Amino acid sequence: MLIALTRQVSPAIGQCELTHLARQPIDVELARQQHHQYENALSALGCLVLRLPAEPTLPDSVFVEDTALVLDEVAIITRPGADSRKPETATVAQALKPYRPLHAIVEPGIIDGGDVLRLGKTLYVGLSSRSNQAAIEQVRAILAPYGYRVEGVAVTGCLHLKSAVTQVGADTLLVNPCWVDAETFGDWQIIEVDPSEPYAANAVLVNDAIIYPRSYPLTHQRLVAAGVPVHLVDATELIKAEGAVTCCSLLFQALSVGQ
Ligand code: CIR
Repeated sequence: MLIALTRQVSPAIGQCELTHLARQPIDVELARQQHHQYENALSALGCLVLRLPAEPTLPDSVFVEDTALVLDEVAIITRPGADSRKPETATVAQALKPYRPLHAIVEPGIIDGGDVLRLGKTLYVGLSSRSNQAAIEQVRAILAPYGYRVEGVAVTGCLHLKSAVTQVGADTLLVNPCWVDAETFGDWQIIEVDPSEPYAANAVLVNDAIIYPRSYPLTHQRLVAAGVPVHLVDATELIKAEGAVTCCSLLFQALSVGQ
């Protein structure tokens, strides 16, 4: 059983962190409806959706992906790069405790889950404004007993590595080549975003299908033409908060500690 941890949109989302985007008004009610649609998509694709406790005073708390890395063997609680986001991790650690032995990134490490792309037994970590080499070294040490490779990747122009590249099929990546060099990842089939849709490289792969924003019709056509099963959702409001679809869930197999 695949679990999806989510958290409802904070009423303070209008005060979210922004790095590459200008602030625009966010309709909180619409953001909540869209987030609900996203949770329904996760359920429709076979996930058990578990909601974390709400964090109404933490503007970015809906973006739960950034707070932990959950692998089959262990979970690592991150130390988010933005100070306003550091308090988000406490409830996530509580929620993950029954499922995985927990580790945590400590100072001077900073890392957001949005910077971590796992492809098989390799973790690629974006060297962005939110993640640093100290955290990479901590992740590498924590995961060494389990046979993972952990590699830093240069990203430019976007918030996180997964703004620039995500996995959309067993052997396929969706990439914005202006923000990351796809050759870094080795031998994958590459679908490039339409150049007029730079933010379109973020999709969540759930089993064999992706959840994907309706905001990128030209890249959507490319995905369909490549045979990727796509479940569209409306995400206009979370996109204004510099969020995307991977960032609104933590997906993992429901293995208990000790299993
Ligand atoms: C932030 O800047 O931290 C939030 N406004 C957006 C976080 C999006 N997270 C993600 O893509 N993993």
